[in-house]
Amino acid sequence: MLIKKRVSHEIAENSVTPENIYLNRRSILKSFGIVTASGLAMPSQAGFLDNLLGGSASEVPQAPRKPLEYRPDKPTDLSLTPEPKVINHNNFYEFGTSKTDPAENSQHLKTEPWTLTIEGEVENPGVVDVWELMQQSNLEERIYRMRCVEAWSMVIPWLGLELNTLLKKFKPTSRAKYVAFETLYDPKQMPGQRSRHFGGGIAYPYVEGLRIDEAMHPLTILAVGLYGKTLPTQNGAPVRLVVPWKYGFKGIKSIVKIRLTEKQPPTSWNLLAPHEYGFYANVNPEVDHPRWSQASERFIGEGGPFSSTRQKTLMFNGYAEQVASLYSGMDLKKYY
Ligand SMILES: Nc1nc2c(c(=O)[nH]1)N[C@H]1C(S)=C(S)[C@@H](COP(=O)(O)O)O[C@H]1N2
Ligand SMILES: [Mo]
Repeated sequence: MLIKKRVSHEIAENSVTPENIYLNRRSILKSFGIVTASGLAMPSQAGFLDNLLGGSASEVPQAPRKPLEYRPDKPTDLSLTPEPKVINHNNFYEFGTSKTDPAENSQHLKTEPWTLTIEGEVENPGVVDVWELMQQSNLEERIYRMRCVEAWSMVIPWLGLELNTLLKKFKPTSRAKYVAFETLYDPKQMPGQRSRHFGGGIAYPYVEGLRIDEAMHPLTILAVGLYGKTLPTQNGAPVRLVVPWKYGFKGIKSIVKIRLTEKQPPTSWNLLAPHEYGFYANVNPEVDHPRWSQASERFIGEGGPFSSTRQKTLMFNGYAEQVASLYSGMDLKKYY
């Protein structure tokens, strides 16, 4: 059942950070005494401040987003991360490795038309028109806790559909044990794919994978929007994966291919640093990253640009009741 769309400001009026924090960036830079004669901060200083402010210093015009119709999630006690923070603090290494690079460098990504190929261990391989999929699906809002492996977290109102509803249409065979995902490879559009340094050393295209039961779990969604509208390019427009009990890097962005496989597929972060990033990547406060603790996290919520709240990290990011049974009998220190 579809309910009339809610506009973004109705969702969490009281949780939106005042716009002026973002618009007054230049005066903030000025107050630090690092604005040059031209009125612009030196690039290195701007980058440093961006990371502190969680926003985009250059105020690049953002690509337009379309409003979507969706079924709202049930009311929640979770406080949402304000939209300006969700869209200005990103990881999308195809557009650079700093948290503000994606908002600055991704706006020209051509997201329409966009096709998604489904192949491998399915009876009916095929191609999906993603914009048609958006129209034809009964999109749902899913307010999810999100946890990055770098120990920061957000709560984001995604819009999307369960991945299982799409996969079932293509009839997975009995040999489908895993699902592999691939991001667009287009070095002309993605500067991080043209330079090993700019792209953080990842071997592109960015790839991810799930076990088939994880992919079919009702919490796993293909997101096509957030805060009432289609996805910003920096958050993975037009379609990305969201798996709320896993670290953020499993949430592969701007997906062009889904392949069902018999064998466990390679994943980008695991290829880059296998001792730091495993295939499973389940949020687990008891298994530390080799270079830092995962027991707590910095929640990016309401408040000024410098504020964040330290909180304990929850097993499976708070979704243990729904997903712990998928891993019963597994040593989660070994399968990290
Ligand atoms: N293609 C691609 N997908 C990606 C990444 C990336 O660099 N490239 N970064 C991942 C990481 S590390 C995180 S934390 C999430 C961040 O998603 P968000 O920017 O929408 O919060 O995207 C994930 N998906
Ligand atoms: Mo991440």
